[in-house]
Amino acid sequence: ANKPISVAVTGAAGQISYSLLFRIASGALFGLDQPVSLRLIEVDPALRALEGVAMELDDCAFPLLDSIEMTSDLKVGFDGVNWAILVGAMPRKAGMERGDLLGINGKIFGPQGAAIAAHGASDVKVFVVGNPCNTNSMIARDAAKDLPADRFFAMTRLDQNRAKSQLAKKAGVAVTEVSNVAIWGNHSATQFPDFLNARISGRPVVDVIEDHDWLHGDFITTVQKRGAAIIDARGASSAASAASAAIDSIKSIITPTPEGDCVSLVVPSRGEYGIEEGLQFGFPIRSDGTSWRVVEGFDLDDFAKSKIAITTNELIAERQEIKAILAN
Ligand code: NAX
Repeated sequence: ANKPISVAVTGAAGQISYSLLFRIASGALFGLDQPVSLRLIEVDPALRALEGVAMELDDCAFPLLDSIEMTSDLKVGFDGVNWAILVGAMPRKAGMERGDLLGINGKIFGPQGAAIAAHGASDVKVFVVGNPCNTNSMIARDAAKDLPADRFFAMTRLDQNRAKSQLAKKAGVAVTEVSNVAIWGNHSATQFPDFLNARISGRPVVDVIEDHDWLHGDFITTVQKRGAAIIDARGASSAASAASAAIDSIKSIITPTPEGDCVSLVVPSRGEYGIEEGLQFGFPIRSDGTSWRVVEGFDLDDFAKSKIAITTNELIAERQEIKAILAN
């Protein structure tokens, strides 16, 4: 039998984890011949709720679930892990400024990055879901100087999946016909969901969907504001779809990307498309199963460039704010 893969999940008693953990334990992420050890990390007040989650994981009798560890101690939580999935974050509360949110999360993700570098397995990779996820992944990366930067990812896959679904609906085709959907920039309302390079049944979306006003307008805003629309309808933020996107993301890192397609991931910029080096930026990515690269040669017109400039500037502003906060 394969040796268990060890996976840490923070925010393990939260609502995304309530969906995510069960899919990891069932084999939906690493495959049906790969045992998994879960290391569940929470803050002390949530450890009791976490016990309930662990009881339910036990009650599923998952054949692939080798062990469960629960802790609020980062040293224990990240000990020997191959993957660190950082879901736990401080949510934005009414009246909270973005700077407050950045500051609080900076103090969460810095120590987590340092603990992952100190205690994780030699091949550890880090996937950040907790918002603001681009900047949080940059903070963790900067605190983990011993680890190569290309091990740090954050999630724009939910946005990619949302965009895919909107395009498929509009064109009246199955989602499987839609490919090459990139999400540029920040996982926030400034992101640019790219319809210019996306394809439907191999043809440019702009040739298949004739309503170009919709593409430039409602399509973009629907994807940008989908999170708020879910909260409005459900009374709670997206959880099952976020967990599903996290599974899709990590799978797409460890599996070769299908020919002619890309996946959307937040990764460290090396200056591709003129994006400032070092930002954790949403790009179109291709993986060969072990390493990844930003897909080059996407056509960006003035409209796309202006949208990408907005989201880039937001990330630069977040980086400046967090630097100022963490320096104090
Ligand atoms: P919940 O509030 O249900 O759960 C968060 C959990 O994290 C709580 O149980 C809390 O105790 C725990 N936590 C807080 N600080 C922690 C710390 N320092 N160490 C360990 N655990 C800690 O939120 P949930 O709905 O699960 O969402 C989690 C995060 O995902 C939020 O930041 C949310 O904004 C973000 N999202 C990111 C998405 C993306 O596409 N990147 C989409 C979905 C979601 O909005």
